[in-house]
Order: sequence, then C-alpha cells, then structure tokens
Amino acid sequence: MTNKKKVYTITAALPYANGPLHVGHIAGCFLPADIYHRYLKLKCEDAIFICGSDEHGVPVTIRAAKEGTTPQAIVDKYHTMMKNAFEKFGINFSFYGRTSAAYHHSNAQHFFETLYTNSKFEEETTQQFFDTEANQFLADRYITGTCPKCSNPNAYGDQCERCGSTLNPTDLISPKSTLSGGKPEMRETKNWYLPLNKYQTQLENYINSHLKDWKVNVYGQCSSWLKDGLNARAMTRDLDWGVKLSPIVKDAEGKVMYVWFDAPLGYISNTKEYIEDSWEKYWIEDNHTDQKLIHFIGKDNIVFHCIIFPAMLMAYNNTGGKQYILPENVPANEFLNLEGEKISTSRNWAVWLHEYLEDFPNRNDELRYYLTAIAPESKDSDFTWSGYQLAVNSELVAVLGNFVNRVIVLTHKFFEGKVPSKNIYGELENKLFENLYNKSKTIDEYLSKYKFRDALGELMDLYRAGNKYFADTEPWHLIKTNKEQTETVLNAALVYCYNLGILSQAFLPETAKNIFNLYNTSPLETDFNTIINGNHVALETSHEIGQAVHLFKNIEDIEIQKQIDKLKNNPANTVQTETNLKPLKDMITFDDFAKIDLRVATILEAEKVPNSDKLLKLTLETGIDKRIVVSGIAEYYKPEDIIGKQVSLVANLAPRKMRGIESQGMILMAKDSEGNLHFVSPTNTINTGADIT
Ligand code: B3M
Ligand code: ZN
Repeated sequence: MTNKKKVYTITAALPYANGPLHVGHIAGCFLPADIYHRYLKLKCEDAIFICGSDEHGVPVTIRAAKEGTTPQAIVDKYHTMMKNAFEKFGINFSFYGRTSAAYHHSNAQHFFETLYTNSKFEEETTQQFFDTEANQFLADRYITGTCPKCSNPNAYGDQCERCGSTLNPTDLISPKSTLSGGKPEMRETKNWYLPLNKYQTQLENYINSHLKDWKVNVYGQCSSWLKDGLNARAMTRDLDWGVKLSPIVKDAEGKVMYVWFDAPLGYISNTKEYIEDSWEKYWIEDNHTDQKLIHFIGKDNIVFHCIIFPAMLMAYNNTGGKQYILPENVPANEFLNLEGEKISTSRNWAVWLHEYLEDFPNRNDELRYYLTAIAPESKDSDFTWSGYQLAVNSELVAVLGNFVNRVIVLTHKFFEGKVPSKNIYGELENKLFENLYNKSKTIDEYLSKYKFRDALGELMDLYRAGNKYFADTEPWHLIKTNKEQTETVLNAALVYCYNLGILSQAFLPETAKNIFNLYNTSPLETDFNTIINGNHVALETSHEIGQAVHLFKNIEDIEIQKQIDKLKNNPANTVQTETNLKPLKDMITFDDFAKIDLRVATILEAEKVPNSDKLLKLTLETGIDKRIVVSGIAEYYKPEDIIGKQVSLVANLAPRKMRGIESQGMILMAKDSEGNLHFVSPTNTINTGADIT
C-alpha cells in the first residue's frame, strides 16, 4: 500500500472541433493543465498529458450545414487549426488525438458493447420529432418554434435564448424543422439509457470522499446533483454523425453514441493510441500502482466528469472486466470574461488564440503570465487588454525582466561576464536565500493544490526580492570601494536568478529557456526538487555567461488600441441587427430632446440593493455633484466590476424612490437581442461631467 508507485494522467477537456480556440478556453483548462503537467515533470513524476479534439455532437453538424460542407470537413479544418495553435503556444500535450479517428471509434464501441452485453443499459422507446422531408429524427437544436414563456419566435428545442428557459422540443408552439423548414411529426424511437440512479449510492460515497480535496465549486455542484436524485440518461442519439453502435446492438440502425458518452472515453482512446503497451498502467487498477487521474475542465463540464463519466466507469467495472480508476480530482475553473462581457463566439467577442499568436509573435509567455495571474480559479474573472498591458509592462518588464537584465549586465560590466567568487555570504545573502527556500515550498504547495494564481504570485515576489537585494546592496556604487564585496553580491544575485529561472519553468517555459541561454547552461532534471527541498543550485566560479538581452518588451498603447478596435469594430458586433426591433416612437422636436440633460458620469461605488435581484445602488461622480442612482443592472454587472466605469447619465430626471432609496437620475443602457443590458459609455475615457450632445 505505502510503496505504490504514483503515476498521473492529466487531461484537459477535449475542445469541440467546430470553431477556433480563444483565451477563455486557454485560461479555463489548457493552461492550468499544462502548468500542472510541467510541474509534475519537474518533480520527476511519471505523468502523461492527454487531450484531443471532440469531433462529434450536433454543433459540428450545424456548423457544417451553415458552411455548406460535411461534418468531416469541419472537424478536419478545426482539428488542424487547434492542434497547430496549441503547438505554437506551447501547450505540451504528450498526445493530442481526435474522436473521429478509427482508433477512438473502436475503443468507444468496445466500451459500449461491454455495457450492452452485460445489460448495463435500459432500453426506452419515446416519441421524438422526425423530419419527413430530410428523413431523419431531429436533435433538439434542429427544432425551432415559439417560446411558450416569452413568445420569442426563434426559440430552440432545448432552450430559449431570449428568456433563458430550458425547454423540451414539445414545449415549442408551432415547431419547425431547421433542416427542411417543414412541420416535424412525432415518431417512436428506441434509445439506450444509462440508469444513473443505480449508481447513486456509489457516486455519493465517491463524491463525499472528496469533500476535502476538491474545489468547493466542484464539490458543491456534484452534491446538489446528487441531492436532486439521479435519473437514467440517454446514451444514444438518432443522428448520423458520431460513433455508430456496434452491429451486435439490436435495432441500432441510424443511431450513434451521445457525444458525452464517447468524448470522455476519448481520454482513454488517446492514451491507448499514445502508448499502446503501457496505457493500462495509467488507467487500470493494480496492486503496485497508485494512479491519479486529474481532469482539467471548465465549470460547465463538471457533471459530465464528476457524475456521468464515473458512472460509466462504475458500470464497466461492474461487468467484472478491467477495473478502471475514477478521477482523483477535477479542478474545474469558472469562466473568463472579456472586457466585462461574456465571451461570445457568435458575436466574435473573443480573443482568438491563433490571432494572438500572429499579432504578438514570440510573446507566448506574456499571455501565459496574464492568463495565470487572472485565472478564474474560484470565480469568473475578466480579461482586459489594458490589464494585459499592465501585467506585461509593470510586472514582466519592470520586475522580472529588469532583474534578470541587471544581473547579466552588471556581471559583464564588473567581472567580464564570468561568475565571480562567492567569498562569504553575509546576512543579506542568507536572508535572500532563506526567502527563496520558504517561498519555493509555498509554490510547491500551491501548485499541488491547483492554486496556480497564488503560486505565480509567490514567484513574482521572489523576482521582486531580487530587485530589492540590488537596491539594498547597490553593487554599482559598491564596486568603487569594495571589489570583494561586489563579487559576493553578484555571485549571490547570479545564483539566485538562475534558481528563479528553474522555478519559472512550469509557468513561463520560454522565459526560463531564455534565462538558461543567458547562463550558457541548462538545469539538471533534479534541480527543481533540490530547490523545493530547501536548497539551491550553485554555479561554478568563472563560468562564462552570455550577453544580456531583454526578455520582455513593453506593450505600447497603440498595440492595445488596435486590439480593442478590432474587438469593437468587428462586423458581428456592430451590424448585428435585432430580430425583434420595436417600432419607432412618435416624432419629437429638437426642443423636446434638448430638455434632457445628458452627461458622462463615473461610477465611484456600487452595491446590491438588499432584497432585490435586479437593482444596484450606484454612487456617481457627475463633475458637479456626487449622487445616488438606483439602476436595474444587477443581473448583468457585478458591483466590483464596474467601479471606475464611465456611463451616460440622464442628469435632470426628477428623483424617484426605488426600494426606499431615492434615485437621482438614470443611466442609459442598451438592450441586446437576448435582453441583456450594456452600458452606453464613451469609447475613450474622457472628463467626468462631459456633455452628451
Ligand atoms: N467538448 C465540451 C466543451 O468543450 C466538450 C468537452 C469534452 S471533454 C470529454 O466545453
Ligand atoms: Zn423565451
């Protein structure tokens, strides 16, 4: 038991091959997974990092229909695009596969067959919409109609995007097939269900055993699902795009596996394809191995990884065959927003990874840094271009790059580019290294608990301490009076900086490599462990280092403005027309209009109005006074996110009491087609109180 050898399988959610990757995907799971995998490798652990494209599911077929091509052509295109972007960005998968590959189909079929022949499925016949013209059953997304709740004429069979209600296709008033436009008819169809209820107790025990080591958001979602009681869920669909059921399944004509049945099996197929001979070491229980399976995902995938996939594995294990291990941890992230709004691929409100790589060549670590520093680990977070610029300029350039540069430059200036002798370290040096040992331990601890943001913060503190050491010792003055002492200072700084390079590898791999290049050397495999075990890696006296180069460059305002313009001016965001425009109001005269006093105000404070889901109480600076305005925006903006925001204020509206609070004016909001409210703000920051004319 105690001598079991640990092995790790790290997975990142298989991205759908129906569009390119954006920063939300990267921050959500790929980057933390990559950092964690690199960290395990630095610790000399046996770890593999498995991912691949998720190529099935209705979204792919819809995309294909839209682009007038086949699903295979769509997934070929996006699989290649994503794989290239990952490679270029330095997400270092051990293996990146795809679920349309034959090896995955046969693995998923074997799994399904095993459950089928061991009677682990329940067969159920239901009525479903069928398009007689297109001659196929209709997935929920293929049916539109009028929403019974809000009368939106374009609601989907699974959801109304205007009022947010979850729907069944049969709830729609006058349903229509999106394939033929015709009225679908009801037909009987048989599907195979996994009775999740049969695993309720086993799942409860499993989830409860992780009360302490799983993130609260993950554990919380799971227990609330379990509390509601689990039902049987269909694991097959009437579709022709997906993994076909094997021929031994009776009446399987025209059916494929539900995409959430085959996709998680992709983790296994891809491992098998990667290491055919030793895949079982990572997935199948045995007496001498302690397997750790860690799934990095976004919060919308929690139930699939923590309930449904484990239930599938439990069902398989119950057949008496190979015994699969269950996920050890599922450190799901929350969402990353962009400039205060939800990332939306359809509105093109996104920072696309392939575009970033083109616009900011050789600046991978800058994005890795910023996305880790703002990682949505425990709540949603916001990517802003100005935040990115600030992180690069004031942290990477001013703190990290500056320290490394000074170490190298001073060594050349005073000691011909050779590591000077250490002489005897004094109090300051001992303190410097003591801090290094302590913080490295903390970094190790944070990383082992998936707290990447905190770990990175500690690392940056170490770079800051390097700058502080220079400020305290002033080698540029010291050299004039005490050469021996200057040797000690630069020896300490060089060694310290090299050790920081070693610690930086998991977060900033390119930067670490650049540091090692500057030092004309590279670390041993065991060096990371040396440091986190409370020691440091020394350098040989007289070892020659290379010439200084700047590791990072400032990001100029103009580069940031270009990105913001690109976001805001893209056609999908500007000429998006409302589907349900309201009719024009009666004509008014210019004098009528001129009565309205409109001006720019800045939000100083914001808080929720007690007992109201909708209202925020805002304190506004108008330039001439400070005033309270109550605004119905609580569902769209969090108080803490809007401090400092400039808004348009109707300043001469007669005061009104709302929930006992006097509201002195009204701020203008624009309502999008989904009913969400957005501030109407100046495109550049201007003086508060400015007239809106
Ligand atoms: N493709 C959903 C997503 O990308 C899905 C993940 C599959 S992981 C097995 O959000
Ligand atoms: Zn609705």
